[in-house]
Amino acid sequence: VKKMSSNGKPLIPNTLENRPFTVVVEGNMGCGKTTFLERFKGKSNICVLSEPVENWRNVNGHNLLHLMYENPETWSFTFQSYVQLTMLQNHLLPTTCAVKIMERSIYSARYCFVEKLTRDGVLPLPSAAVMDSWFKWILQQNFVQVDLLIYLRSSPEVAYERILKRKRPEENMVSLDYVKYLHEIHENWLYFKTLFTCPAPILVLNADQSTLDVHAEYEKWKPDFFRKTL
Ligand code: DCP
Repeated sequence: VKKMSSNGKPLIPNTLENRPFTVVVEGNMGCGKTTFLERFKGKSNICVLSEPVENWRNVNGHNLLHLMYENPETWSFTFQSYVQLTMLQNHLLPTTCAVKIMERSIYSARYCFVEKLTRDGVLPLPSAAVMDSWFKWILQQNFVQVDLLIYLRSSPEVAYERILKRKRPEENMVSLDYVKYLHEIHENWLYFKTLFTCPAPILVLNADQSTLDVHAEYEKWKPDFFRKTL
């Protein structure tokens, strides 16, 4: 059955002809997503969208990231709602580039972070249900399209060390246990594939290596499509 818009014209699904090939880079906190994205910046045919952390730190003067870590019971819903909005904005951002590459996605927001907060009982079930309704509705609209997922797979110990090193003030209460738990969720979703569906084929890279070695591994395994573009 062809879907019709309100004016009776058929809705044109997003196809490769009218949207960019979309890559999302996923992996635990501290695995090196930001650094990995650097390699793609400045190329004319690639639109690179770093994670909107700076936006989360200043919503009309409010640092939602800080509030969420300081008092998760009160602020997780607000924070995750805003994350979902900013991720959706990135997914929908128009570009004339052939490729769009995003740090994280609406998927990891739901499947990793909202999931953890719900399991921990930090996000009350009614709030989790509202988040989930938004998420499902967004997916049903079919305007979030992902063609490749790159999983930067790190061990929690290495990721934790990097988090300590970068000293992001909001994260000073993040413990190794927190990182381990997030690691398990990423693993079950993207590596063992026992948790939730994957939105696209996955390329797994060993992110415990140095930046140079991660790049070399990427060069070795990147799909043919990228040989010319990325
Ligand atoms: N965060 C969150 N909920 C989300 C997304 C992120 O609580 N839905 C938090 C976790 C971190 C910060 O935001 O405190 C950024 O986390 P990311 O893992 O997305 O980014 P990093 O900067 O840790 O990534 P990397 O070190 O891999 O560059």
